[in-house]
Amino acid sequence: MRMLSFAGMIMVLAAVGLSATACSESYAEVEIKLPTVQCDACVLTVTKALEKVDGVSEANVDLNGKVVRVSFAAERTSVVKLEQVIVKAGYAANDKKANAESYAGLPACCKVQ
Ligand SMILES: [Cu+2]
Repeated sequence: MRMLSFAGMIMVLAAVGLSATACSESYAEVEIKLPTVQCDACVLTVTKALEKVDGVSEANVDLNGKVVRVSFAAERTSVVKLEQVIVKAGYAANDKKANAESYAGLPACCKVQ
């Protein structure tokens, strides 16, 4: 009885997995370095900016690792575009420097000391 329900669960999981891969869009996952993030407000700013981008399905900032992992539809956006969005939000992305004006507008706690 127990084994049967377990097998049933596996089948449900397999079906969910199949329907997810049936989507024609190919999603890519990328890590972008965020050398200047300081606090939770930074995390929120970067996350919101990225999740507004058409094609981005998920953005997870790791504050300690100073990196953001982004899942995005490769046909609708690109790593360069994502970097530009971060730069425009006032933060450095990989080797690109933050937009000076946007950076100036950040709360004091979010500026690199
Ligand atoms: Cu901050």
